[in-house]
This record gives sequence, structure tokens and C-alpha cells, in this order.
Amino acid sequence: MRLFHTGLEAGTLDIFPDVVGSPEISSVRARTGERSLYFSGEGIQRVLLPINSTVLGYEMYFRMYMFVENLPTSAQTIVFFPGASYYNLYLLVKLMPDGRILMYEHYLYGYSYYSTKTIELNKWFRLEVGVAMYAVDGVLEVRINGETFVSRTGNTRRRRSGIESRIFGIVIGSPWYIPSDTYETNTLSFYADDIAVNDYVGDKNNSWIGDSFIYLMRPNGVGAYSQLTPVAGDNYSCVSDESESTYVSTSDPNKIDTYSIEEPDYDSPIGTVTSAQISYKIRTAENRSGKLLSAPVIKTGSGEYVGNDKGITMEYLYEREVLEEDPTTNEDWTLTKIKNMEIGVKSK
Ligand SMILES: [Ca+2]
Ligand SMILES: [Ca+2]
Repeated sequence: MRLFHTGLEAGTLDIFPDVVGSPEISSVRARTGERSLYFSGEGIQRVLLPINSTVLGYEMYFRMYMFVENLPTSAQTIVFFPGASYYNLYLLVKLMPDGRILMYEHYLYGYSYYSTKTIELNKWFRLEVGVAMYAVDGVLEVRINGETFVSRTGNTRRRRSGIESRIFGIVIGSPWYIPSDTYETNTLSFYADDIAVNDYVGDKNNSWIGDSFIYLMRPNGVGAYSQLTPVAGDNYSCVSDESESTYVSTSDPNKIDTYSIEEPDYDSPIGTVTSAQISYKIRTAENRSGKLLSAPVIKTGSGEYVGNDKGITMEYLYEREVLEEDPTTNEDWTLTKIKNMEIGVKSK
């Protein structure tokens, strides 16, 4: 099941629930679209991915494209899978000063696994990390462009007695805890784009993610419903820009807006559409947090889908829902279906 993906095209770090230091949204370089995530390598910089799954921890697959201009001067963490406590397993994937990958597995003690191969500088490459935590036939593996760089198999659910090992998050950048013998100087600068995470649930997107592109499709026209009130102009124009001073609003429940969406600005042929994610930024102007809800809406030629309820707070938050198939037909997405659908939101 696809838990999350981003191509950073929303243009803001607000899509991440926690940001430390000053990673940036960059328009200097992008693998897909116009933007990427940039870590300048100065001080502590990290983002926490917005992943929330009851099954998180036993098996998951992370993918990120990276562009590295200069190697770090000492081993530098790229992605960190924190465990439930000091004593539980966690995993750090690091880049070494010589371009090798280091997979550092920790439970009570640290275990280091080094690749023999090295990454290439000044070109986008695909980093994937698979974590399958099982007492038998478990796998911890790092792949670069689909090729295994580091792998450990066997009991990957090693644990301190009585405490089960679980991974409960994914962090890109500096870890918040590293063993005392490996405190690191943050010197690696890199760009990241087209980030995605799968778990092992369901029959779609349940393993290694592989090669794909993540495209932004903003609202670009009036849809079937225009029940919210725009600040000015057409409703879609208020929600397709990046300004918080243009918006649509309502004081009432059960109001729906839908919008047609632009065609993705792809520069290579599209193959299979593996998942779609609808996201929007929302807040309430009154202190009625906990009482107000919203839900994403999709309208296709086959019908309408109202997604899961989302709470609304006084601060702007990004809400999102991943849809692995057309929810109005339960059939696989196709590019034609995606292009022809309307997206929107419903007040609850
Ligand atoms: Ca991008
Ligand atoms: Ca706006």
C-alpha cells in the first residue's frame, strides 16, 4: 500500500509534520517537475515523513532520488528509520566520504554493513531501502538504481528481551539519536525528489517501488460543484496558486467544490499509473477545532467519491489521501481517468 509520496511541487516544507534546521525547497534542480528538497549540509537538517500506519514497523519500502554534488567529509546519514526506543532496532543509511553506502543497524550494539560499490556524483540516482523485520527470512537492504548495494538477511527482528522491534517513522537528513561512537559532522549537501513509501499491505504498491515519476496536477478550471465562496474570481483560481490570501471558504457543512485539473507536465511517456494522492491545505478561522471536518472529493465520469474525514485546526495543515485505484469504480487508474477527473473538497 502506498503510504505517501511527494515530488515537492507544492513548494513548501509544510507537507512534512516536522522540519528541523533549514532544508529548503529548491528550484535549482529537479528530477521531475520544477522542485526538489535541498539539504545544504550545514548543521542539523531533517524532515519527518507524514507516515501513519498501524502496520508500520514490520515491512516497508522507501524510495528517494538523490543528486549529490560533493561527497561528505565523514559518514553522513541520508535516511533514518527510528526504532521504538534506544534498545530497539533502528536503521541508518549513510553515505561515506569515498562514495560507498553504509547501512548501520542498531539494537543494543551497532552493526555496520558497507557496500563495495560507490554512487555516482552529479546525476540523479535512485536510493531504495527495504526493511522487512522478521525473525526468519527478514531483509534489510539498500539498492541504488535497482542494484543491491548492501543487504542483510536472517533475523532482522533482533531485540532486547521483552521489547519488540518496530520502526515508527522515516526521517530524511540528520537523525535525532545516533550512537555515541558515531556522532557525525553534517557536511553532505544533496537534492532529493520523487520520494515515496510503501508498506506490504494489499495487492498494490506492497513492495519495492522502483522507477517512477511524481507529477503535480493543479486545479485549472471550474468543476461540477462550486458551493464554497471564493475570495475573488473563480473558485479554482483561489486554490491553484500558492498564496494563502486567495482561498475558498464556507460556514456550512456539506458544501462541495470540485475543479478540473491540469495535465501533468511530463517530458517522458507515461506507463502505468500506480497511485494518486489528493492533497489540500485547510484551516478554520474560528476556534472550533475538533468540531469541524473536511473530506477530499473525486468526481469521475463514473461517480463521486468522498474520502476520509479530516479534522481542521486553526493553523493551516496539509491534508492528503492516497488512492491506489479509481475509488468510483475500484478499477486501476489510467492516465485518461486521471486527466478527466475533478478533484475537490467537502465541508463536513
Ligand atoms: Ca519535483
Ligand atoms: Ca490560494
